[in-house]
Amino acid sequence: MAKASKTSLGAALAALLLSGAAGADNDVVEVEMRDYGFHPAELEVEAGTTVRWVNTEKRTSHDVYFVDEERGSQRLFPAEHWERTFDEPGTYPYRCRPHESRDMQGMIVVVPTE
Ligand SMILES: [Cu+2]
Repeated sequence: MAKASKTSLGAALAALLLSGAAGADNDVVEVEMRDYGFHPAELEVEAGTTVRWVNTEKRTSHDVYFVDEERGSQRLFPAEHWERTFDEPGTYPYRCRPHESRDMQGMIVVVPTE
């Protein structure tokens, strides 16, 4: 009996720890890459948030490139994704290099954590 309740306490603790991990997952925000655009094109997030770009096209590939910083993703094929965590508040404009001529661009605005 005593052993059983100890086990359930352990399970409760494990569940608590897991829910903490799920909370961290909530700090991932998705941007869809489709129709030669980023959706949403402009996104405001709190510092520490991870943004995940997901290519939901059927056959077109895109990338995510921060021109000012000269950094970004590899080319992302359909169903592929790429992530970046933004720790510093600021404005982060980016574009898709293969589709510059189509004005495929976006912006991440990172605000301080409340
Ligand atoms: Cu593109």
